[in-house]
Amino acid sequence: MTIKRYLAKDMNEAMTLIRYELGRDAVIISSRWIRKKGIKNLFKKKVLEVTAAAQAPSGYPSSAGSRSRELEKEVRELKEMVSLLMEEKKKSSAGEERFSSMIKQHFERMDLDDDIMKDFFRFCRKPENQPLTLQRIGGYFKNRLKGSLADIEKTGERVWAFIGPTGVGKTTTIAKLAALEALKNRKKVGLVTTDTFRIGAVEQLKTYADILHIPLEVVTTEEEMAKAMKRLKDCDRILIDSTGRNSRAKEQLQELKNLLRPIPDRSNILVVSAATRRMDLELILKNYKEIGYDYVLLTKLDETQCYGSILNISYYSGKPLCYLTTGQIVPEDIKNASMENLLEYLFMGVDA
Ligand SMILES: Nc1nc2c(ncn2[C@@H]2O[C@H](COP(=O)(O)OP(=O)(O)O)[C@@H](O)[C@H]2O)c(=O)[nH]1
Ligand SMILES: [Mg+2]
Repeated sequence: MTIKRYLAKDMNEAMTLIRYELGRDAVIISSRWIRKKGIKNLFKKKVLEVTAAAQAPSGYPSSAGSRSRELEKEVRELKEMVSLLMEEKKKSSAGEERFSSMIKQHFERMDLDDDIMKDFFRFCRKPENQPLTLQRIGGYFKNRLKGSLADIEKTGERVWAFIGPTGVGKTTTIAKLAALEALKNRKKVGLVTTDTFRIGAVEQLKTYADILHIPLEVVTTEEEMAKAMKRLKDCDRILIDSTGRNSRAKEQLQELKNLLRPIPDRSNILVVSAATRRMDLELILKNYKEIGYDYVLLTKLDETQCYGSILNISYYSGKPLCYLTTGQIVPEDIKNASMENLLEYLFMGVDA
């Protein structure tokens, strides 16, 4: 007897395969819809797994003796088949347990907020979520992230102001986006910097503006901001850089807020590093509410292995993520905060 497993898109296709390989008398032992393994297949269509068995061609029995020997052989083979199936079932439940503790450990190491962790473990314990599979857990996080991402190109305003602590990568991110908007999306881009505080800060942005042949306005007061906006009125996209501010310095935050006041059609983007520890992250997100922000942008994903900040940031801020940056190279190292990209980070290292 031959037992074989087939993957097909439906029963029709499976039957064709089975008839072709095992012959017309093959019998179907089991069939179920499964998803192929691996993160990439998490949200793809299921396939039909069909197990079929067929009698090996045996010629024609010629006497009663040989008929009973044949029956004996068949019973033996059937017994083997049953114990094989039992064995498989045992193996798969041991596998399920191993997977469930592995995935819990994976998320425990992520420096996730306690509330998020508790909610996740509650989900893991619920009887209706057993056995815990990659699909179920993927579905859980997909649901969690649903409200945490946005296509800022579609939903945001014409002017994007980048605010956030020092050194997180605001200027570099602006250079990346300016290049993408100007070169790839063929937009008329204008740059504004209010960062006249740090030596070399203006030059840093000026270099990119020159390479891209786009205007750069340097602004230190509200009046200058209003004038700069008038000069850039024909731009489809204006990116505003600012001095990094310690989120605990209330007056500095207020100053920046005032500087941005003359721009009504503006989305504020709070930029933070993915490597920020969660206590600090919580504080930054809270203090920057003083200025107000519409989106959050996570930088330096290449500098950490701990991607919990992806979930923490939306939990603490209640605002959608718009981009992720993944290195120092302009303009390549930036990604949309799409569901696929976020899940890929959250599950990175999970052995599916
Ligand atoms: N590894 C890594 N470095 C980055 C990333 N974005 C920016 N940087 C670096 O971080 C440093 C500070 O960046 P900058 O744009 O000047 O930060 P700003 O003070 O917020 O304007 C520079 O050395 C950048 O090259 C990133 O996504 N990954
Ligand atoms: Mg800067």
